Amino acid sequence: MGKRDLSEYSICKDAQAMIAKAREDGVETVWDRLREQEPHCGFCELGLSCRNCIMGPCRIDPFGNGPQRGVCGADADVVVARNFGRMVAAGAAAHSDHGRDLIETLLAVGEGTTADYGIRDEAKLRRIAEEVGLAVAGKDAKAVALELAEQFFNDFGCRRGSISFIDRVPAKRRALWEKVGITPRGIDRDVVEMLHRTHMGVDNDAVNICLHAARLSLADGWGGSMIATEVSDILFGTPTPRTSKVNLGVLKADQVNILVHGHSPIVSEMILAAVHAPALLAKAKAAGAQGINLAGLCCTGNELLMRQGIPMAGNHLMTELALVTGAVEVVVVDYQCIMPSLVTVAGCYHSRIVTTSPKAKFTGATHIEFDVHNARQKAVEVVELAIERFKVRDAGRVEIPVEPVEVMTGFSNEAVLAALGGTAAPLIEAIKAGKIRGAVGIVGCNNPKVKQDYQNSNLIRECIKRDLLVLVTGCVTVSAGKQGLLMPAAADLAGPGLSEVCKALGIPPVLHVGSCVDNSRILQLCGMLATALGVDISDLPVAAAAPEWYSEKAATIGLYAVASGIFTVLGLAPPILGSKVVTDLAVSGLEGVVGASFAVEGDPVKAAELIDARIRVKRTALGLTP
Ligand code: XCC
Ligand code: SF4
Repeated sequence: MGKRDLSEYSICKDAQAMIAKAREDGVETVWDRLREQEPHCGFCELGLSCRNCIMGPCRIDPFGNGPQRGVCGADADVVVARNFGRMVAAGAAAHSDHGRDLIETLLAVGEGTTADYGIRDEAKLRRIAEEVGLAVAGKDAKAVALELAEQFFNDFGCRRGSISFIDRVPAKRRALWEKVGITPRGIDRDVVEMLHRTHMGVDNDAVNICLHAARLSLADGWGGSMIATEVSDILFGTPTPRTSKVNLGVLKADQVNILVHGHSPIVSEMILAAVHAPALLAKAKAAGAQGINLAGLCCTGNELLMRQGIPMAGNHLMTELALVTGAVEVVVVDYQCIMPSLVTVAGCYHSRIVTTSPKAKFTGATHIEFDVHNARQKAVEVVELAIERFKVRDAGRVEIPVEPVEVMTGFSNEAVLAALGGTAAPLIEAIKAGKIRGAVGIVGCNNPKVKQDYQNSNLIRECIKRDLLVLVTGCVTVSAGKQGLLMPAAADLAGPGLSEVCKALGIPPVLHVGSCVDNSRILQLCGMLATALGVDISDLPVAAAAPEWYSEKAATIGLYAVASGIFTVLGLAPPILGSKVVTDLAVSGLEGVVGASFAVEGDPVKAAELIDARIRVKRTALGLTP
């Protein structure tokens, strides 16, 4: 790692301390590897390299001196659009395949073939089943679970005209999608079709590819991700407000520390169940530990935080650094956003990485495969492994750098509506009165190209200052939580109107609504507000932002937000700048097609100004004070 000031890497004290320790311990981190990769390939950054076939690989010269077409004849616009389309397809595939795993679990519960999982929110099971058109009267919960699982499986194929949750989309938006031809069909169908279209010699019109990218992103947002969220609530409970703690200070020097990392709650919920087993606690005590401490990383951490109040150790860029504390026995992972480097970093300490999914193995990790029939037993094995590793922990290498910060979490739509007395009417009144001028979903990742949590947390501050209610998911949750922004006291940092509403309700001005698949909760809320007002989502005073995004999934989220009518600001540009057609479409053309577009702005104050300007326009058009 270079000699740069530690504050250039991250605004977080725990990150800075652990980057310094990594240097002392000779551990390589994501920032070291980024430096070795720089400068990045300019063709790739602009989206102008193609390796879709072996007549290539090809590169289009952005300056116009070199080749303007690949061997097949594809120009810059086609190459960029195809690459972006595949990026969005990969992101949708990740979220939606995660959703499918939840349906598999729901099916096993319905069939009665698992004793490890069950229905924790039967009322929601029945409500959702009725919503998607199933008859539930007189049926027991298992029978309903079975039918609902089968119904959701159909959303992945191509047997039906459209996805189950299409009625959550306001009528005006549905009509627009029909007109433009981007109504999502089967989830797998739309993802596969993108792979088909981007094979050499299929779809060679950049705009046509981009419109299909929009359609498949909608199949994720209103389909695969929404199914993941709703089935997770049915199986593990619908979140309700509660408090917990965040940052590396949630690790405990005198306890066995287990971190869950990845995305689905299927594994992490079982680990949670196991750490409370008296027999395991006794084993931990016999090994000299005061207890067994469980904390989360990234989105499966968000799942446990939202539903069970389990503390969060950190977001994406904290995953290596959590191991550098020397206090972590086991990181148990499922899939997505788990840097392969974790195995190497763990090897520098006594820590073990445990993989659990047949689709996500890491060379050098310990593989303990979970399925619906053995999950409880496998979770016990993971905890036993952690107790064994505690015995060989080197206390001299342990450093837990900070005290944890308190956060409030659990703001599912159900919880928000309950807090408002059962309907969205008080929220709509507050928006009409201008106390809450609008709402902004600030979501996504960390990226080592930018100072960790700086853009995420400062955009939040700038928005709440302007009386904009902020909803956070994913890794932004930790950025907000560490700065104290997820507690009711943060109302003091909000504008007068938002501050007044938050204080009256005892809520923070920044609401944690879950993991990245839970961005579907924000879509559903927007749909409800638009329908209540008789307008389209694009008419609402709302916006979205992904200030520090890195992943393909975040690209998909950004696109389904825009295709749903929500103006979206990205902190880093996607690899599309090599095509004028695709870039113009993204930052302005889409406005005329779906009523929203992207902006790219890395400065949080300027990003907030863009969002504010948008919300002024929307409020004025609704006849409200700007
Ligand atoms: Fe991954 Fe979901 Fe991004 Fe965090 S926010 S780095 S995608 S864990 Ni989803
Ligand atoms: Fe080159 Fe065309 Fe093949 Fe891409 S698809 S690698 S541009 S020949």
